[in-house]
Amino acid sequence: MGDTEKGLNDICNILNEKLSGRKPEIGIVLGSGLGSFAEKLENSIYINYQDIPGFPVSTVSGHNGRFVVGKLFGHEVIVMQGRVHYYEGYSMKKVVLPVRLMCMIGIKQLILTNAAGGINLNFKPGTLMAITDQITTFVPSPLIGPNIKDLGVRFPDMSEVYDSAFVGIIEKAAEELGIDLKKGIYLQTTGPQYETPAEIRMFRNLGADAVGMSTTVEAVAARHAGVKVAGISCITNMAAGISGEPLSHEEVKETADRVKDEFEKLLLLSVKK
Ligand code: 6GU
Repeated sequence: MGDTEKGLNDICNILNEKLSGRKPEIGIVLGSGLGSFAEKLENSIYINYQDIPGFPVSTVSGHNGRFVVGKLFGHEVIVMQGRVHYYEGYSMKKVVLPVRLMCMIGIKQLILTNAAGGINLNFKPGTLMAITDQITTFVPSPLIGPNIKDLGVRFPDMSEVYDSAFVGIIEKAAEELGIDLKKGIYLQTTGPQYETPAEIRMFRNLGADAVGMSTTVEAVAARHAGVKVAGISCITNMAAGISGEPLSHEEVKETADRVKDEFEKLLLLSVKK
C-alpha cells in the first residue's frame, strides 16, 4: 500500500511542478463531446496527460487528454479535457487517480460532466440534467483496498454526494438562460456495451433517470477527500428499448455536439455564480 500512496504523492509533485505556482480552486471534468468548454479559460496552460508519469491516458476517440488550467471569472480553474473509463481496462483506482490529484492540489469544488442515456421517459436527446444523487452499486468502488488516510476516512458518508447548494446554483443559471434543466439520479454501468431494454426497465424501477459509464466513482473519490461535487449530464440519446432505434456512439457524439453551446453557457454561468 505504501507504494500506491507514495506513487500518488510522486505524481502529485510532478503535477504541482507543471502547475508552476498556480492553485486551482475549481476542478471540471468534461465528458464526451463537451471538451471545447476548455477554450473559454483565459491565460491557459496545458498539461498533457502523457507527460505525467503514471497518469492514465484514454484510448477512445473523441476524448482528448490534457489538463487545461486557466482563469474563469476570476477563479483559477483546472479542466480535464478527457477522462479514462473502467471499460478501457483501467482499475477503478486508476480511473479516479486524476480526480484524486485535483483534490490533492487543493480544489475545493469539482464539477463532473458526462454524456448519458435517458431513462426517465420525460427526457429527450439534448436534455440537460443536474445530478441530484447517484447509484454507484453496479460498478466496483474506487475506494476498495487499503484506505488512503491522507485523503479521507475508511467509511465515508455519502448522504449528500451532490452538494444541494451547488444544484441550486445550476438551477438558477439554467433559469436565467431559459434552459429547461431537469434534475435526476445518475447510474453508472461498466460499459462498454450499452444496456438491454430489460436492464433499463430495472434501472428505471430502481429510480435512475440517466445512465452512463463514468462520474459516480469520481464523485465518490472526491467526497472521500472532502471536496464538494456537482454533476451535469447531457442526455445524448434515450436508453435501450425506449425509442425503438439502436444506440450508437455516433448519436452520442452528434447530440453532444448539437447541445454543447447551451451546455457551455450553463457551465460558465454556474461557475460565475
Ligand atoms: Cl444508453 N448507456 C450508458 N451506459 N452510457 C451511455 C448511454 C447509455 N448513452 C450515452 N452514454
